[in-house]
Amino acid sequence: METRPLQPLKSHREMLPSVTQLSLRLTNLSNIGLCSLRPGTPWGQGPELVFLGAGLKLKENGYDGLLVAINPRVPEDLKLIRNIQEMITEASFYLFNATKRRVFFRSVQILIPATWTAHNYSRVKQESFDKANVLVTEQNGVPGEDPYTLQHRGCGQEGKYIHFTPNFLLNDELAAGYGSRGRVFVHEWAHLRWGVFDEYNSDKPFYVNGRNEIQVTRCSSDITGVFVCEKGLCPHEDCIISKLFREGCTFLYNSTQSATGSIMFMQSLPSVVEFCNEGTHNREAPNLQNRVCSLRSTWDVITGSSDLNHSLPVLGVELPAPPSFSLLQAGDRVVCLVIDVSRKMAEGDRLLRLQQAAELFLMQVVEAHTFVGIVTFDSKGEIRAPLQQINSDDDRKLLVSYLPTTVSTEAETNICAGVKKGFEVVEKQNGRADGSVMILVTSGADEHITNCLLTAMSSGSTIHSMALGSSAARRLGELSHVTGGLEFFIPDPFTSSRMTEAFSGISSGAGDIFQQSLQLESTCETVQPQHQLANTVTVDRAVGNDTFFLVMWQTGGPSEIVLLDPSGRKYNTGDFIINLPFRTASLKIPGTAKHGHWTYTLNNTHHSPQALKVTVASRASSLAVSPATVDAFVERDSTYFPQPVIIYANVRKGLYPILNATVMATVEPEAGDPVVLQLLDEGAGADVIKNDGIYSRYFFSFAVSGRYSLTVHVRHSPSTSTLAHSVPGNHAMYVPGYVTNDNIQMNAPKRTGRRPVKERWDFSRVSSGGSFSVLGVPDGPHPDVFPPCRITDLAAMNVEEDVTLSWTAPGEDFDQGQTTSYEIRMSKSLQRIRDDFDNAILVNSSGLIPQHAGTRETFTFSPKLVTHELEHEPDEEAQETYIVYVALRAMDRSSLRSAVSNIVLVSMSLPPNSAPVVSRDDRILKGVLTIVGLITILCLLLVVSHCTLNRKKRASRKENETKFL
Ligand SMILES: [Ca+2]
Ligand SMILES: [Ca+2]
Repeated sequence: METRPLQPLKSHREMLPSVTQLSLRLTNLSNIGLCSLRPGTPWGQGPELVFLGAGLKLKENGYDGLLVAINPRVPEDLKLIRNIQEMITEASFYLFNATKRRVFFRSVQILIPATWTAHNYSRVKQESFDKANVLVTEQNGVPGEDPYTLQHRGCGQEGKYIHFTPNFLLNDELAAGYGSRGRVFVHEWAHLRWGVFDEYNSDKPFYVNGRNEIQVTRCSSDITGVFVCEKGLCPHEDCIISKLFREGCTFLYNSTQSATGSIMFMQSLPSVVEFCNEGTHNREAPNLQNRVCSLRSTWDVITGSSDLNHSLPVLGVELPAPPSFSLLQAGDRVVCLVIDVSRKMAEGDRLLRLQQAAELFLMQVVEAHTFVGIVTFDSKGEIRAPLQQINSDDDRKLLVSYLPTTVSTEAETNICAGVKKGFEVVEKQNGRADGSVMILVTSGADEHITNCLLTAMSSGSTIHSMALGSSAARRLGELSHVTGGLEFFIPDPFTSSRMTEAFSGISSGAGDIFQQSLQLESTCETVQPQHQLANTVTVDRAVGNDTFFLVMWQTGGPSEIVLLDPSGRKYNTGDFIINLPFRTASLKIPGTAKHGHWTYTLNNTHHSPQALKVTVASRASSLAVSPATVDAFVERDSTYFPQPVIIYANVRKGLYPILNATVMATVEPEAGDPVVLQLLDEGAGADVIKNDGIYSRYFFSFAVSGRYSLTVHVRHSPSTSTLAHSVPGNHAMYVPGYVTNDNIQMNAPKRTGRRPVKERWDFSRVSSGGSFSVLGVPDGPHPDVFPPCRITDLAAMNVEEDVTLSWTAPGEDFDQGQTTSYEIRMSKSLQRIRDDFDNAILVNSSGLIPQHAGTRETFTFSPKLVTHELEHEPDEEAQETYIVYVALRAMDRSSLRSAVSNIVLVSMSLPPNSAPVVSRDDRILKGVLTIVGLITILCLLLVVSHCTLNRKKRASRKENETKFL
């Protein structure tokens, strides 16, 4: 079998390639998956062709091609461009210093909306809003300015994008709370590029350390401050109830500090100029960095990245030149359909399915005012329709009439001939193909794509490719990779709806969600004679404009259609436009479709079974409410058996994550039945962060080698709250105020995100996630090669001398089924448990029977029972004896082991004869509280309150934390 070049990542934000930068590189992919595999898996076995792109790349210490895009809905304001330039210029120097003269920004592209006045900006080529590293967009009526980075992958892994609101970039007063914009940018950049996480935690602002001291969650712990209540400075017990601040209470940091770290904690402090490193890192802080990165410091993770590994410090004392900026603006939207009509297109109803999906695309999906042309090809290309602008439904219908109606007699396909004809069509608009989009559909096995790969790369056009059936050219996807396009695989059966889903997902990429068509429904069923396909689709409050119903059938004539709107108004077959050659019936609801449940019934009036398909799509109903969207994607486009693929769906309303949605992925191989898999947002297994709107899951049900297509269906019921209180995860901290020379200076209160909202209507969405390839799947049965997945959410709490661990159960195979046993180990040395887990002290967990994957496990043990062993552990790190580190792994019935879990730190109870030590916060308070007596009272109160607290907890003996407030 032919192998195709392995692409390390699927992300459309990935590099765009250029002709000169094709290079061979040995890529280490072993740390990409969260699940471990036995030695000998084929990762990194050979050199792989990796396209190093004209997109973001690091060369000689400088980042080139960082893409910042402004959303077309942002009102025109040239100050925004200036402020972006100032921000990144400042960030470049701050970053250079923070990375010890290792990296800086050399060149940046700013994508200006087509809706803004033209000022001789350069024209875009393959850049688009959807591919940008940094997005500038409104929150659509939702208050809140927190800059935010979407991090869907684990520690040390690159995220998806950084988001800023226009107000954050324009309002200089926000600098008091966030720090200067350049510093904020570096905080977010470290999230995005190097996969480090926040060192503060709004949900757990304090904890009790191993000496029974109340500590504020921070890094480094040398940063000082005071508790403040309504009356002014006050002892912390007046401020804290259970785990939260008492109303009116807060913790304020001193404006003058000597601590230099850390940027992932509080970049706004003037003294902070570096990341927490091994020397300053606070392992005890209950923050995301410690959980996701197993107690590693941010600097440790950053220096482990390939960016820093390949960048020696710049010698000398000179600073790098400030970054250069190029300003780009999109021109007219130009799309060309490039359609294979060779003989192979007659097989498997390919042409019919193409006609139906292309009709949907032209009548509904393609945005108004776009210029569209159509090309067909077999052994040579032919222009069927030169570019015409879509200004009305009649223009759309005209284009549908130019779609091919028959296949040619030629068996040969020449994909490059089709692509070249496509360029000819799009170049008519401006003399160049820059910024245009091509949709290339083929079932041809033509492997001579290299003939036009270089032309495509340098064309400035983006090519989305659709491979129809298993014989389609293996290398077709390369045309998409090199141009930053999407890659689809369309399996053959008529009953597969992958083609309409693929066409539904192709938008202009300009980022204007109010213009894009959203697919609400995609179903297919084989209906027996005189039987019905009946279903309900919800037109939710946020959509309803351009609502389009498309019914498709395989054989015979149209079925009898009855469609009822929410008020009971009936539409019949006669209300639909019937396109007999294409076997479609369509209906566009004028104006805004009524919100609520629409019910359709398709009656098969024929004498034989009929495969029937329905697609429903709509657009946003008003600019005031962002519609729910789903973006489905896989971690990388190619995998070798048995390495799993992680499937993701980003489910949002505007920028806010939608919680409690039912997210089902359908994965369809080249041959065999589709696999349906529920994606979860539980922060366990493949999912890094709970409730961040990224739903994830491992996929490893590989039937055959070859291409697999992915579609995600999202449903949400009306009773559950839809939006997170704020965007969880990774943003820059807004500081409420500072203490300067004993004076409290409060910043303006932060504008917070909206509260959870109950939606009156349920909603549904369908989105294609493109395709990926799986290589090396053995024929026939094979032994168990799938270990349990790594546990990523191990947590520890201790009550008295007992430690209770909790985690989400992995499965017999990754996150499915039931694993066989757990191996829990502990050590006083973090280094030892990290590097030599096998030789750390084993905790007896023989009575612990693993539950089904996804279940929350708990296990309580007493480290005291193994204290003897702990005492005999060599204490090479001079670690204080009250801290132990615990981790575990799972083993399945074939004795395959998961990777070692995240490591947790446990503060063990002190020996009974030692009184709790009073807070090191006395150091924190020193700078401010000068009355010695007050400190004494504070200490007494602390001891009393803590003892009381412990008594209460002892009585209840719940799993709740006691030592971690
Ligand atoms: Ca998640
Ligand atoms: Ca297994």
